[in-house]
Amino acid sequence: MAESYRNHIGGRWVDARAGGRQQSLDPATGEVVAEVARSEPADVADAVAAAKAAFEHWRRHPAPKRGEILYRAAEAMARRKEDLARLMTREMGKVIAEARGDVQEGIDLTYFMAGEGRRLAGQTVPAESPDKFAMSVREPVGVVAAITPWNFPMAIPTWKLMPALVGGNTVVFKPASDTPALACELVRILEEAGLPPGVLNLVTGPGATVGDALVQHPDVTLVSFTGSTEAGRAVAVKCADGLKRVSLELGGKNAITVMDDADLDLAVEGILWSAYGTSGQRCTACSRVIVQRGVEQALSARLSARINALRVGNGLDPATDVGPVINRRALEKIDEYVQIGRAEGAELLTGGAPAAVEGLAAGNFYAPTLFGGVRATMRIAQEEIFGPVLSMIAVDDLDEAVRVNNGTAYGLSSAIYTRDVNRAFRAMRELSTGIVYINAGTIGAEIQLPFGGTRGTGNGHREAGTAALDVYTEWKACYVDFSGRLQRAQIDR
Ligand code: UN1
Repeated sequence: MAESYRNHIGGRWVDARAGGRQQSLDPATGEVVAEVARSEPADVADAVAAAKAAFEHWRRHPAPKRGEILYRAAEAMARRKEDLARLMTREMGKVIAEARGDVQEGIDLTYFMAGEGRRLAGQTVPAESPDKFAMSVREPVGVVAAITPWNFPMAIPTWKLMPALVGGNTVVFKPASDTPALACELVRILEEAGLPPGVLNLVTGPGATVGDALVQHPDVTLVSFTGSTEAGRAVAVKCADGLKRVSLELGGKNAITVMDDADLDLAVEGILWSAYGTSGQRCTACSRVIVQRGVEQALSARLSARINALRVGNGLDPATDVGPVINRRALEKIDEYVQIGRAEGAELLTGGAPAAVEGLAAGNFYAPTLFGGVRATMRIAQEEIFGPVLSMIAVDDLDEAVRVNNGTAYGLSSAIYTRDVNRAFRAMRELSTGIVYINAGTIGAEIQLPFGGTRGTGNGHREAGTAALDVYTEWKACYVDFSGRLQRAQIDR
């Protein structure tokens, strides 16, 4: 049975004005999972107007009380975790254990931001003049547009919505067209937790029209976008005109370095998990292994054997290791990159074609793929593939590994396996990504630390942790002079 949802504007569930509908499909079976509104710019205008009107009240609602609503939402998410996870696997394809993890990440973030309702810390500092008080406070920025991708249908929306809401902003939420059902469920949960009408609005529909209208709307003050680098750049350009605040989380080309002193068994586990978990469709996914030559043969033999044993199938089957990729287009793009890799002269060690899964002829499955003999400059080692394709690059030493790791247009996550503490600390300093792991793979960031990357991965902002509050609030510096006379800063000394 397909679920049916509508937009949520000004506290009411409403159809798109023009009545449009669109479907989201199960990438494993091709079945329709949900039907949602196919909105147009007029619906975006309604949603932004509702958010703008609600802002005046919401920004004055005490932050601890805003946090309490989030706390109740987290409780509801925890109660409904299993239902949400199953819906996620059906709509997005990731295996059920990972879908539970995605919901859990949303729960963790929501509890964390609920707590921020009683902190939202500013600074108090001494003033240079006598009888004067100096402090800074966080102020909401206004109407936030949250535009989210399909690969983490619960976690990433919470990264944006929760800090925005606890900070006193109102929101228009535009989820990816491949995963609208989860977004509708999240909005329902927040509404039931007690968010006043208009504080959180939802419009579903195509990025090219709905997303674009939202980004261009003059009453939107801040755009928070996660998606491809190409789309993110276009968002930034559009925001520049209106001097909008913009926070971007874009691509990655993450690498795991394996030094010759590493625990190889541990490294194999970390590589498999980071490269083929979520079918390689994480921004943090490992798509390059940088291996010191002494262990290249041993590592590639162990990896190939383990990859061949991975079970590809429907994520609802607990025996499945690797689920489908999101849609047909993604499958084709992944296959194109594999052909590019072959043409570039990389050695295909295993995989390299769509996978047939019995009884699931309409599914978008790709065989977990490993290339050996890859050079750091090849396109398969430079461009984001966003699928289960891994490239092995051999290097002589740590310096070369660092150069290769840092030598792409992206800088999200990197990892190194070594038992040498000196190498570990040198790597931590030299790997120029926003996230660095020692003796663990590139995925699995926790929500209490900043998430984001250097170079083309974004524009310098971070999600999650208290760092997210710097995106969703603006500083106001306040001075209180209780001397009863004119005191001239920098002059009366
Ligand atoms: C993403 O792929 O955009 O660190 C998010 C991780 C997860 C979040 C990934 N906690 O892999």
